[in-house]
Amino acid sequence: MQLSVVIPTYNEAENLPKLVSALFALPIPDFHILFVDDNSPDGTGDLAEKLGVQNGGRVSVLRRPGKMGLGTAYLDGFRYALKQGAQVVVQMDADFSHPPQKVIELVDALQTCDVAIGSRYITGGKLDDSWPLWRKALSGFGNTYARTILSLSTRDITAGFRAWRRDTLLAMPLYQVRSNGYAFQVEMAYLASRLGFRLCEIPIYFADRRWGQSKMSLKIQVEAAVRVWQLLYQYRHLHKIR
Ligand SMILES: Nc1nc2c(ncn2[C@@H]2O[C@H](COP(=O)(O)OP(=O)(O)O)[C@@H](O)[C@H]2O)c(=O)[nH]1
Ligand SMILES: [Mg+2]
Repeated sequence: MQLSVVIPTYNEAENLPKLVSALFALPIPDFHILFVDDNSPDGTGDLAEKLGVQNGGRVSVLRRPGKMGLGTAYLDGFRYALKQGAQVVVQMDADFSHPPQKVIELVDALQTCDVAIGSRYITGGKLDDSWPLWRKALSGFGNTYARTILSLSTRDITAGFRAWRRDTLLAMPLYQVRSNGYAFQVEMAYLASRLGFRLCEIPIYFADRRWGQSKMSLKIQVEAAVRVWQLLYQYRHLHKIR
């Protein structure tokens, strides 16, 4: 198996069938979808299993007993995908904020870099027009805050739409990663950058979610703000490995 797309879900039943169709419509030959569901009350887990049967095993579901957060959902998903032999792992949300057709560009970008990030904050990238100004400002501020403290040149450091090479993920000390929510994205990008991996950005239009509600809370934003300082300390002795 070449490409595995890891998608964490919590109450995403309305989005799932459409997302699977959109992804399998892409001209990518060896392609697997892995949902990581946290026992969603709306039945997303069962629906994902059904989609697996309909798609001849090209869709799998990792089912966890309860809502355990985005960070561990991704970590469990990454480990599973690597164990299945994935050469490239893409991470994305289930809610169509991350345009499925951009998976191709992200994967192509791995020919010249180690982690490709779908970015809202480079030329050609954009946040949904319908977002109120305060929400745009908060997202922009969060990014600038984290980038400045961690001295990172990547523009969109909280983005959750990324492609990873197998070797990059294998070289990352995933067992040390403790962050959830937006902080998880920051921690993974920071670790990759500190280890000397090349990060690159592909512009995306980040649309507001099509169905359902955001699961991100004020608590997760505050966690991210504090975690940035902890990351700076925790990884202060890290060396480049490439
Ligand atoms: N498995 C799992 N998925 C989650 C959890 N929290 C959020 N998600 C999923 O992670 C993705 C991003 O969450 P979302 O609510 O869209 O965040 P937002 O885009 O920042 O508002 C979506 O696919 C959610 O269903 C969680 O605790 N566990
Ligand atoms: Mg979302």
